Amino acid sequence: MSKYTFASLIICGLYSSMVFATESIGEKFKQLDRNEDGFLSRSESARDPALWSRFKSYDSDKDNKLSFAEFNEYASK
Ligand SMILES: [Ca+2]
Ligand SMILES: [Ca+2]
Repeated sequence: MSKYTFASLIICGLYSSMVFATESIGEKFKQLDRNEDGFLSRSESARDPALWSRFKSYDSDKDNKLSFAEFNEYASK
C-alpha cells in the first residue's frame, strides 16, 4: 500500500467520523423512534447499545421511555 493510499484512507476515516458527529441529535432520535410516538421505548433504544445499557439512568421520570429531553441528556454527553 502506498503512502498516498494510506493517507487518503485516514482522511476518509476522519471525514466520516466528522459527518457522524455533526449528525443532529434530532435526526438520531427520529431514527431510533421507529413508531414515531415521540418517545424511545426500551426496545427502540436497543439499536444503540450504549443508550440501552444506561436506559434506566436516563429515564429520569421512570415512565420506561425516553422523551427527547431525556435522550438529549444522553446524546449531548
Ligand atoms: Ca417510539
Ligand atoms: Ca422518561
